[in-house]
Amino acid sequence: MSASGGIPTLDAVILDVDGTLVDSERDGHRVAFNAAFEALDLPWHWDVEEYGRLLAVTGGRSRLDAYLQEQGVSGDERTDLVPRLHQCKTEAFLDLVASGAVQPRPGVAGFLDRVEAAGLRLAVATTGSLAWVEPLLELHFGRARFEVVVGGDDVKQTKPDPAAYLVALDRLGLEPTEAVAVEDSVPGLGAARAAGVPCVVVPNDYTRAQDFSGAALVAGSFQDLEVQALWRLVGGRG
Ligand code: XBP
Ligand code: MG
Repeated sequence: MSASGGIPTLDAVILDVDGTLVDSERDGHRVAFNAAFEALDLPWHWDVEEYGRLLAVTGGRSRLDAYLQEQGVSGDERTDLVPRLHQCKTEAFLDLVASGAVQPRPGVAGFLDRVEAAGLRLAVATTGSLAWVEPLLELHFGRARFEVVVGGDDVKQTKPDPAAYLVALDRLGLEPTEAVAVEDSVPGLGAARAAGVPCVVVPNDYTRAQDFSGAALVAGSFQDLEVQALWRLVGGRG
């Protein structure tokens, strides 16, 4: 039962990170993965198109494991290699973040301001590793603005499993229908929906062609996204 005794209300906006708050995949994570392959003298290189295909697997470790399996690397070798590669990749990604290679998507700063001005709480639910999520949020937005930050480290299953959103709702003390999720991809949309949270999708260049059936709203940009529209998704007054 929501606090308002059944009248739909909106209390928080839970945002995804990669591809949503920041444009991080093509020129960030992908470049970091390639730097890790080079650092460990491995013969692999993910171009933009191949990485777009690999993004179907969420979670950097899982993505590496799936690719190495495709390359015929044995289970025992993967058990040793994947953690080493992912550690190296995370360090490379942190350097890229510090260099300014990973920027907020256009309109995100203004959207966060509008959400806060409307008195709503901000939270994050991402599959990404907290080792880079926290510094990235601090650098671009100020970490303290996000009352709750759930990362890939906090859950056993990555998106489209709902775990990240369920942990965020629990820490916020909210029912699923008292929040709205903002995502960029089908796995993210699937995670929010499985958690019962109405989901806004703001597609990006990697996800634009995906089928966002089930989204409560698909927005062309963050500039187009008004808080009143979020209220309408939960049936409340805007
Ligand atoms: C996107 C992901 C992450 C990043 C890589 O998560 O799937 O795995 O691609 O980051 P989201 P890690 O869209 O939920 O933010 O290597 O730290 O996993
Ligand atoms: Mg994402």
